[in-house]
Amino acid sequence: MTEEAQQDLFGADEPPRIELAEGFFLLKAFVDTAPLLAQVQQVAAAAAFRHMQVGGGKQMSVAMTNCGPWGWTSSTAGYRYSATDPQTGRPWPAMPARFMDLAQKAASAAGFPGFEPDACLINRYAKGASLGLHQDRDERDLGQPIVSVSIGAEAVFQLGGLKRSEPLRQLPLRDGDVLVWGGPSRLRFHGVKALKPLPGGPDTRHNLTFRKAQ
Ligand code: MD6
Ligand code: FE
Repeated sequence: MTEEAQQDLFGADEPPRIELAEGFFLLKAFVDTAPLLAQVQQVAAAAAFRHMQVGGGKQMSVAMTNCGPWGWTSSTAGYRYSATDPQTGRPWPAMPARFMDLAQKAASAAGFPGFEPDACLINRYAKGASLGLHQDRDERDLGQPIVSVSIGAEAVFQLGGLKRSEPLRQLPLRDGDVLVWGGPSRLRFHGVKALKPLPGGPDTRHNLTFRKAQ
């Protein structure tokens, strides 16, 4: 079925839900992001955005912070989930109720009811920032889906297969778009191309990635 035909199965009052691969859903314009951005700023006031280090000592071009019980962190020692912010020693800020509600609604809309995320990674992309091809595999239960929310400037998401060498699909993600993926797509390789803000549009993109880490 074509993407257009699939969209037609949903009522005009419902945002389109596009299944791009088995277990991989794009919910177009699913959420009004203005209130989300305000809460991102609140989280960042308590746990500042920072450019984490990766193995080899390089710094990521994407700035990150977290909210919720568990936060994803990277250092020269590797990746892990931590209950405290290594920069302050304090627990990560609580996950706003609006974030939890959104993550659960999106997961349900994509056929994953009962999602209980305990981690929300917040990514911030300025002009030129990119995220290399990777798999999300640091979570304990890979049976749980991931919900990912795009805020602000449009970015090109690269969706690969289960092997790094498989071809990549280029997926433009706009403000308010939500990706939900799980099941047979849970370990797909993916990345984000260098941000190129459009003239007259927002110059920054934020992304919320909800996971059940523990
Ligand atoms: C981003 N997202 O969109 C980065 N990972 O800025 C991710 O790496 C990601 O969107 C797993 C599932 C969904 C995602
Ligand atoms: Fe990822």
